Amino acid sequence: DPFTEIAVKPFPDQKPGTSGLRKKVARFQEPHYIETFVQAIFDTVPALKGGRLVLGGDGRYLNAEALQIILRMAAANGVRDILIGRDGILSTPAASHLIRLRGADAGIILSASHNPGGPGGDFGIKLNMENGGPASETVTRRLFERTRSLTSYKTLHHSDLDLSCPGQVKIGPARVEIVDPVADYADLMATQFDFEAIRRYAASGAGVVFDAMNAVTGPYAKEIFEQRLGFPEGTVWNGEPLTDFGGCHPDPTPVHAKALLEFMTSSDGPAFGAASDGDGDRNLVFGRGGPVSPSDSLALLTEHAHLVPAFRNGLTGVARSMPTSSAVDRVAEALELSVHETPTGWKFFGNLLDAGLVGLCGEESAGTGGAHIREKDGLWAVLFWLNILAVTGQTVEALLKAHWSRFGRTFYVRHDYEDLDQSLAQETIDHLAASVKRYAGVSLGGLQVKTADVFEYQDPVAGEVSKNQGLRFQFRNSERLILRLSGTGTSGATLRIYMERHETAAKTFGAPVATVLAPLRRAYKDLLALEDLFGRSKPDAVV
Ligand code: VG1
Ligand code: CO
Repeated sequence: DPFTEIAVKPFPDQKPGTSGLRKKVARFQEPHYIETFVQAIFDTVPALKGGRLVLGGDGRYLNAEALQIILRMAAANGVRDILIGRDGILSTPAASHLIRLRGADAGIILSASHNPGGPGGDFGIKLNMENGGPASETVTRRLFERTRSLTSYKTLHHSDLDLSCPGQVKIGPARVEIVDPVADYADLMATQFDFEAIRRYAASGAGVVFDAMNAVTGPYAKEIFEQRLGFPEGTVWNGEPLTDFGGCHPDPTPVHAKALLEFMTSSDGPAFGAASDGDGDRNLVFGRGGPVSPSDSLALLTEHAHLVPAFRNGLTGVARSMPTSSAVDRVAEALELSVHETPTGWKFFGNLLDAGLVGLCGEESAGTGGAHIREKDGLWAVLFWLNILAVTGQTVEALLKAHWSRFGRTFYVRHDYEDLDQSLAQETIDHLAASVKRYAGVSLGGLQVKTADVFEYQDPVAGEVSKNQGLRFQFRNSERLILRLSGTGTSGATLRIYMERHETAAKTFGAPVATVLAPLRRAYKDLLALEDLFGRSKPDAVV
């Protein structure tokens, strides 16, 4: 009998975070660690028995081994057929699309997104449901409970499959279809944007650079930009996915995409630049003047959505995560669109998109996406920008300037304090949350607090309530301060502090962000004794 059942002791720490289970590679390498979590997935998603599973990952270290483990377990758990990307590769957006396109019951995506890879880096496992989106909190809660109670997992004796050629193979009773990871996704993009117009833009010699950061978007970007749109070879930088991302941090921020930033702001820089992250769902776009803040990008794309085929039938509404700046709210107001404010993480947009309540969503953390799939989508956002540049004939700078003069500029920054003592950080936030209402009327950093609360969200479609989604301080003027703990870190706690201020006077638009937001920085220092508690006088990352 090729089937076996292996007894295991449950692990206590398999609680999915903002985006799946994310840990150090070494943790995932402990005997049965992957298997326990994967068995809990099969037990939590009964539709997979006799059903269809999409499988793939961003190619990072451990991707290949984990996929073979999951293939054997899927067959032993009665999955009827499995669709897997060639060489085990699927970007997160491509996996979301494949689930929808092929009517799969669920998908398992192996990635720790923008976290570093390699033996000393991070690994992750994400579960997506039949709408193509991340599992809801109800499902991840059940999944976590299952990881704590299960006592065995099912697998079968089978050699590793060769995943290097598209085609059909079998593993035990299950059918496995190895698919081209890029083609379907590239076809989808061609339905979303005016490829003719972008091709003319490319032919006009407009300089464009896309930095794939040695991560999963390389093959996608080469096919779309260099093959289908006719941008010259070399447009895509770092286009070979590497298991350790070349030792770099595949996070599209000005700090980690430093070479791109330098090129974009040099005298011979191109008109447009962009970068994506490890699994291809994030995007950062640059003009000659530097990066566009993701919150501004969402607002600007909303303003110009009518110019691209994806929104030829109009836009119903927009959604942003709560810490994302309010810039998009002002565009939505002018265009008479509804705005939904959700907790951090793409899973909260799924129901809004399924119900047709919104067509465009975004997060301050370089995430933008539409109704074409149920994940944020880095290349989609880049193509959206290129489509707008192509049909307006304007530069990124000119578009931003016009946007600010119409709606004002929302200055925005995030400070991250990383690797803090976990329990102390949690205690600090809990303590503040318990007394947050008392801050109304209080002065912090010389600014008067108008309202202070703990953000709580009720999903308007499913009715699910998510509590404790961050602390909000709204000040007398337009200033806003948000505090929350990250749910994607793998070492200690990361405290994220988000600051914004809206300005309407054109003379302020060129001011340095740090100067404009200095009072908010003082405000959080008044609020939290970071120096005394954690010995930190400045943030580890300013994004
Ligand atoms: C972070 C971002 C959040 C994003 C999430 C997953 O979560 O803040 O906006 O959705 O990462 O993105 P957190 O809990 O660390 O703040 V990805 O590209 O890492 O899947
Ligand atoms: Co990502």
